[in-house]
Amino acid sequence: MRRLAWPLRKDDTHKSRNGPNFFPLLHGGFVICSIQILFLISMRDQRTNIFWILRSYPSTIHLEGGFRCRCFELPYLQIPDEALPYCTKMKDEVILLDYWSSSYAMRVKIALAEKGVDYECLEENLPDKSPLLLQSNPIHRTVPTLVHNGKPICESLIIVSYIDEVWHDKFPLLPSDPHQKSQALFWADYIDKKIYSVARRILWGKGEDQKMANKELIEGLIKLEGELGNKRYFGGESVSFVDVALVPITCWFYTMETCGNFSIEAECPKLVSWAKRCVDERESIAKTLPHPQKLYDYYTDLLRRLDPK
Ligand SMILES: N[C@@H](CCC(=O)N[C@@H](CS)C(=O)NCC(=O)O)C(=O)O
Repeated sequence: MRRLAWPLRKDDTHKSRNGPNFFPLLHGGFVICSIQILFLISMRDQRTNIFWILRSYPSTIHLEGGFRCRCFELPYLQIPDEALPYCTKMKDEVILLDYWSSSYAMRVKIALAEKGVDYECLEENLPDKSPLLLQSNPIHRTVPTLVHNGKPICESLIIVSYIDEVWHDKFPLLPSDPHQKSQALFWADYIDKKIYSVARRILWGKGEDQKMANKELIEGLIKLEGELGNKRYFGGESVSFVDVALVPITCWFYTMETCGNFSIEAECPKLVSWAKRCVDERESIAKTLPHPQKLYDYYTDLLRRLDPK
């Protein structure tokens, strides 16, 4: 008989005993991967009174033979030697709460794709958000929200930096040098404040403010062109955190230009070439960004429904 310790903290155990709640699934823990072992464990459960409960959230472990089992909590688990061959190392469980047209969510999809992380993508209905979203991101209630082994991470740039740190062995996005890292974070923050929020005003604003926003967008993009300089990507020779932060908004350029009757390419040709390069050279980006026409159709349809006149 082998005893495997599950390093649960006391309060985690307590929390999940008291109600339908997450508990942290454990890195490097073991997971049962066959019906036989589940059977052995439930037997053992009765005989030795080992405590276990089913996890209440819709995260399922897929067992061999198509059997689905909810993740369960065990303060410790005694596994008979004959059952060990049925045990396997636990795989990361990664759930992305998504909305297809969200450029914020696209950032996360690009980062996950570059890192080669398998994940489950759950499309939210934004007017009627899922309990998982409301519980995982109670402050902002926005997509994207990532749930990694039961633990939520919110806000797209924070999620991308989290992904970069957790899956650090492949395709680094943020530089390790503290000063270079601070510069990348500065530009990503600039992109949020001066590009994404201005884009919202172009798409959803009205009158004078909308016109001002067109101008502000171009000003912001010109500053970014300056930062890009003659580099292929913001990260130099390869796609980096800043590229991932900026590129998803470019699939909205066509909609913004059509609504605002201006040309981004005429004003910022280098930036538009950079965006094309990103799509042409990175499969992660090409596969993530929706076609600009699809976004335009979605947007005009939404506008019609919001304001039927
Ligand atoms: N700062 C957030 C913005 C996320 C955001 O605004 N998401 C929108 C979709 S594009 C959303 O979830 N909206 C729903 C709502 O606000 O109710 C981030 O970077 O993740």
